[in-house]
Amino acid sequence: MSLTTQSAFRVPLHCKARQTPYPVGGVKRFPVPDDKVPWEVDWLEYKPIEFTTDHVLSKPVWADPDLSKNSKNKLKFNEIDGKVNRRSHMGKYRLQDSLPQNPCGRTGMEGRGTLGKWGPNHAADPIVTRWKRSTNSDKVKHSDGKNILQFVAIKRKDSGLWAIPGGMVDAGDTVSATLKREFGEEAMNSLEATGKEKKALEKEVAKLFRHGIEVYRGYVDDPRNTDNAWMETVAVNFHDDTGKSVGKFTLHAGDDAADVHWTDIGSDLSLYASHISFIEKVATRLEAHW
Ligand code: RP5
Repeated sequence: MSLTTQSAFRVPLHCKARQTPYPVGGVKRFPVPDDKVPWEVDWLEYKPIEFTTDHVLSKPVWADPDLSKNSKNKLKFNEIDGKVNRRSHMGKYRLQDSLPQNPCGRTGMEGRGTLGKWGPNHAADPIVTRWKRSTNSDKVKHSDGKNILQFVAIKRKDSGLWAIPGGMVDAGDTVSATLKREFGEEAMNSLEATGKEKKALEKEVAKLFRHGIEVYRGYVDDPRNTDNAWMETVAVNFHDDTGKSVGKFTLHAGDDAADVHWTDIGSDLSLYASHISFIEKVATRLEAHW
């Protein structure tokens, strides 16, 4: 599955960002049909529900301040604001009543939901791949004649859905540092072996992560998105072609994710947010079975 495009506006038609109830708090979004997603379509009856979790409002370090009408707080939208990147990969976003407007349209919810930042919330997604091999190390072919690719997938603790082990880019941090950190925390912390095997894996990851291929940069159709706060990512493929680097390690369930393992890639996968469309790009790039 790849994201359908709203042809008139050249942005993905988000679906998971309209899913109701919202993943946290059971809050129901105002229902938005496909044809009412674009802001350019007038819709006087639109009454989005306002929701920001108490946790976000309690101002943890990663969250922006409140921007309600009486507040004096000002943020520099569409700019690098101190250490925070408030620029979007999608181009300049509009402000509606001084708040960022989701570049992919209506979601049925105002506020930030569980997201910390107004506007884009930047993430990075490492897609670590290897070829599926038989016990004698031959590549396993699908009946379509193409080799089967595998990627490191984690089971998210929040939704129980399988996903790429991505994470948020912390203020002042780079995408490349985030890619390595997230893979380490979510996929490698899970290694039951603590000593030698872990060290060997860390060495291989450092080597593999020197040469990544960017496969996607932009909006993520994430169920946490709102009209004023949304996820964006840079997804990078790190491919172990011989299977002798990171590909030789078996991964087990650990602390940061509910589960982690090498997963066969194919169009029948069901993944968190729009991760399936990033995985499809990798399968196409490496001419693997899809
Ligand atoms: C998705 O959320 C991104 O593609 C990335 O995988 C993930 C980052 O959020 P957390 O895992 O940190 O919650 O939109």
